[in-house]
Amino acid sequence: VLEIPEFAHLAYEVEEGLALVTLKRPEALNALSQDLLQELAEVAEVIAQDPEVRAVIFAGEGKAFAAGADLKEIAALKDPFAAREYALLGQQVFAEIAALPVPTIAAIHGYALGGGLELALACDLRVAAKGAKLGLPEVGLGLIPGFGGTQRLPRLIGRGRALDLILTGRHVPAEEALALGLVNRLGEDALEEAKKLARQILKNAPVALALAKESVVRGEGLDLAEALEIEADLFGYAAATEDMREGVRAFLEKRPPGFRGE
Ligand code: CO8
Repeated sequence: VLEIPEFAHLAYEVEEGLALVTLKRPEALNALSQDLLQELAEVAEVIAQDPEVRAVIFAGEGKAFAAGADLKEIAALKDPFAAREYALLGQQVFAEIAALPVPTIAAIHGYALGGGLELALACDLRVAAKGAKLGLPEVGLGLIPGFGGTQRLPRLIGRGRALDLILTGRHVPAEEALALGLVNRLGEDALEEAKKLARQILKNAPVALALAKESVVRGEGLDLAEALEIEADLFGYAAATEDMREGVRAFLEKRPPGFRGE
């Protein structure tokens, strides 16, 4: 039996294969304290081990998704080495989230700033509520993004557009974030929109979803020829699944497929 720890700063629930992780420090706009980061690492481990989970949504309780690393904790850091440790902790936790085998979606409402946006960048997809604001305001505090923002943002939207956000530190409205490719979809309600997107994804063959994500992730940073070899290998694995047989048979028989994740 999978043991689920007691969480103080987040809530975790799973419904019909869809896991929902809700950040719960609304009094601090879900600022990512070191305790909250530790709990995110624990919940990522639970998700990675739970065969029931087929997709994950990250959301925030209260007025915001997350307004960054915890500035009170940053202010109390004794020296640059402690700051580096804090950055490494966040980077490690977000790497674990990025490496989850199932599709992940950030449901952004209110604010996704600094470390909050970096959490969203560690997810596969981002959905924002109209009116949400996204940004990396660190340089305005004399800091730089430290939970992966200087690396994941340019990979996602390109160097020039990323540097616009990183060097101005401005709050980007959700509509502009959509145009930049920083978010995938807008909705009246971020969580509802994220659930809609998750349901669309979950109609597809589970093993194929994992392999498709793996192919994209592993190909990043490799040269094209090497990356294409990975794609061909993973394509071979997909073609060996029972679900592939079922998917093709269902198409030919003009009926919806019944995938079993095998
Ligand atoms: N950390 C701690 N507390 C926060 C944070 C935060 N990042 N953001 C908001 N809060 C708290 C406020 O202090 C306030 O608490 P209190 O009621 O006790 O005064 C409460 O949340 C509500 O916030 P506001 O009153 O400010 O709410 P507004 O609606 O007026 O403003 C904003 C909302 C615009 C989001 C505003 O709160 C804001 O600008 N917050 C800070 C945003 C920011 O600069 N984020 C970047 C932080 S740095 C970072 O993320 C670096 C990541 C890498 C770190 C590497 C490790 C060292």
